[in-house]
Formats: sequence, structure tokens, C-alpha cells
Amino acid sequence: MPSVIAIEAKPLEFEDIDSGFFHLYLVKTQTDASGRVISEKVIRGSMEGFDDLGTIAGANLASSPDRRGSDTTAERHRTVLDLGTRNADDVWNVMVQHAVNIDRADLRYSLDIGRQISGDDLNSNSVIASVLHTVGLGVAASLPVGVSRSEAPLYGQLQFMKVDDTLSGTANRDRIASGVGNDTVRSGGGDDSVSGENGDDRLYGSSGNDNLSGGNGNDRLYSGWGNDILRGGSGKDAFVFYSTPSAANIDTIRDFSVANDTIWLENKVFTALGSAGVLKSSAFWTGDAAHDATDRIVYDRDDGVLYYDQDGTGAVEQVAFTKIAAGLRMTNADFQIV
Ligand SMILES: [Ca+2]
Ligand SMILES: [Ca+2]
Ligand SMILES: [Ca+2]
Repeated sequence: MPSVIAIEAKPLEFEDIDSGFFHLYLVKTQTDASGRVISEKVIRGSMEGFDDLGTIAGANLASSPDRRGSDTTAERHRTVLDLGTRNADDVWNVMVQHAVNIDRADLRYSLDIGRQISGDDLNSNSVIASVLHTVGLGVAASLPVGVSRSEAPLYGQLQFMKVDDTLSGTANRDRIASGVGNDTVRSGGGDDSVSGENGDDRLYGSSGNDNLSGGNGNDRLYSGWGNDILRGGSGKDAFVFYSTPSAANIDTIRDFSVANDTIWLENKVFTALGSAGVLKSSAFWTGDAAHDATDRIVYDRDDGVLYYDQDGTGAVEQVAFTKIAAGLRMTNADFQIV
């Protein structure tokens, strides 16, 4: 059954006087083959208790504070979000997870909509901006038609949404940007695009040809299977290899820094590397092939390919597991056996 996600806006009234401001919320509408509405779910921010920023995450619209009155579609400033080729149910799944994480985080609700006091001012509109951002939708481009940014106060306060997210993608192609905070993102199957952004993030690509980007902070990128594109960003990043290398499983690291970054190799898969710790210097070689029987990791400096060779100069062929830049001054110290 087809689903759509719309962003809606209701005029905010204080004691029946229109404030000139709007409250934003997201609605997923599922219809059947003849266009009848089967369900309407809502994501919205709220104030809980004295000043706690809370959420309603995927509840029924009809039993939420945003339930329909006699207002028309135009009065609700409904704009259906353009999700490209993504399925609305998949996008909603990730949106709900982030809304739940916001609810659990210790974020303060602030009504300082005139920005009179400096600090982390967040309200229900900030929640909606953060939810849109998490699934890779542009915040400015997603505002409902007829609502300007100044009419949606505290929308887009992403730098203050300090949420340590745990997010799981779907079996299909996901786009996830986990924002500030130390996040764990498991993108699941499909060709996913994941950005950890600020914080020390752990990103798992699993199967599929994924695009993983750590951003600022000390990140760990677990690309899994497929031909993945990896960027650690700034900070001390670890690129973790734990799947059997093959032609269908060669990754590309776009920004490996010898000074800052490390390649981690799982010895359950790279069985000839021995026990955990820094790779032995006798097991590393720079060249196009192993030069003696103890070599295990070979860096071809001319084309930037890293090979695993389980028996050095023995009969078993080396196998490429990732491409990095050519001409780097790699040493055994760039490799950690885990
Ligand atoms: Ca992050
Ligand atoms: Ca992958
Ligand atoms: Ca990083």
C-alpha cells in the first residue's frame, strides 16, 4: 500500500490570539488501492514535565495533540516530502527511531523563541528539523509551502541536538545522517549512505555498496561486505575489516591519514595475522607482492592497493581488500589486529 510523509504546520494560538508562529509536525499517511486512508501516524516534539524536550514518535494522529479539527488541508500547510526513490515506510522507520532517541536524551525545552538568552534553545520545531536531517532531507527545502523559517521559531537548531543516537537502517537503500553526539548506526542491507557527523561514531555498512562518512571525531567504520566508499573525516579514525575479501568486497578509503588513522583487521577472517595487537613489522611489506614467507599485508604504493597474503611468498595468491591513496608512507604501525 502506498504511503507518503507530509510536513504540516498549524498556526500557534495563545489564548485564541494568532501568534504569527507555526508548530511543525510530520504525518505518514497510508492509503489503500482505492485511496482510502488506512492509517495516519504523527511525529512531533513536545514539552514534558517542567522543561524536558520530549517527542511523540509514530503514534496515531487521531489521538495526538495534532488531531484533525475542521481545518482544511491549506490551513494545515501540508507539503508532501520528496523522498526520491526511497520508500516512505523505510524513511519513517528511521525518523521514528531518531524521535525516540531525542525523547530519551536529556535535552531541555526552551520557549526563548525570540533568542533573548544565549544557549541551547530547542522546541518542537527543533525536533522536526532534526528528524528531517537524520534521513538526509534538507531542512530549509522541507519547510511547508507558505511557512517561512522565521515563522517556525527554533527550527534548524541542529548544533544543539546533542543526541547519542542508536539507529538501524532498513533492508533497502537508506540515507542516514546522525548529527552531533556519539552515534551508532547500523545501516543494514541495501546501498546505504551514512554520515556520522560530529562526535565519536560507529558506523556499520553490512551488505551492499555503502558510502560511510565519519565526519569530525574519532570514528570507527565497519564497512562489511560490498564495494564501499569510506571517509573517516577529521580525528583518529579506524577502518575495520571483518569480512572475507574478494573482487566483490574491495573497499575504497578516500582520506586515509597515516598520522591519525588505523586499519583494523579481524583475525577470525584474516586468520594468518596471529593474535591481537599491532601487526608485526616482519608481516608488512611495501611492493606489488610479498617478498618473503612472513609477509601478510602488502601495500602497493604505485596504485594504492592493500593486499592480504596468507602465506607470503607461498603458493596461495594475495587478495586485495581495500584501495587507499598511492604514495603513502604506510608501516606495520598502521594496522591493528583485533
Ligand atoms: Ca555523530
Ligand atoms: Ca558494505
Ligand atoms: Ca572522523
